[in-house]
Amino acid sequence: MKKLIMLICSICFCIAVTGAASTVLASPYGSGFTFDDIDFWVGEGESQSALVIEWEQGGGTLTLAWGYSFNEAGWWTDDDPVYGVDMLRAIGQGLNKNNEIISTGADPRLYVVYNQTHSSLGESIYGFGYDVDNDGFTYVPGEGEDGTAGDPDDVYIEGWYSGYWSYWVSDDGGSYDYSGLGVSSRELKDDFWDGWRFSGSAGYGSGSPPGIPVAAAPVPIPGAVLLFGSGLAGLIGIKRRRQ
Ligand SMILES: [Ca+2]
Ligand SMILES: [Ca+2]
Repeated sequence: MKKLIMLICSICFCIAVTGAASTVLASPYGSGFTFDDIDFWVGEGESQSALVIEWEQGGGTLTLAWGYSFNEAGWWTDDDPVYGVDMLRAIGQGLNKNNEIISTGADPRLYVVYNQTHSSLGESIYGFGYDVDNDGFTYVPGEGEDGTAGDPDDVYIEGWYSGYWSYWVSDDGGSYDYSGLGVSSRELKDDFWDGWRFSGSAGYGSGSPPGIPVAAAPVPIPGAVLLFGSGLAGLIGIKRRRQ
């Protein structure tokens, strides 16, 4: 009997070790970039998914990764299902096409412009922008699909008909597949990867997923901003006293 218990224990141990090892290394990038490499984490919970966005602009490519922790829905919990769009909302600043803020996330550098004319099918993405030099980002809507970043140091790409943001997903840490679901319909589970890359001229369902990312840095609070902020507070204080 003792031997049997030990055998069962050792089998369980092997399964646990194998499971843990594959959790660490499961990535569409192999060991080139895993969850361990992500520095910017948002949310709380036992499950984790990764967000990867790639911008190709001005001859350069910027590919960034963020992490999102959450609890999965299930018969054993009270938690609601969590979708791809919930991860985007938790991380980025949400705008509509009229440049109005509709949601706020943890990373003030990432901007997500939602394509609200397609809301009957759930949310879809019109544009992604990023405050590359961390001195602020503004979205300048265009006439058609030619909105830009107000700061030339930043990146912003938008489109729907003339190229679009294609959604690439990995559910098992293997290579990305083109998502058959929209971002509001894809329910996130542990170890999922959500990748975004602008299609360019590639047609629907083709093109390529984002390449190997770098970790989005945890948001730094520049000393200059802190000084400026306290100086401003001081000035307001002086002005109030004078009044
Ligand atoms: Ca900027
Ligand atoms: Ca700038």
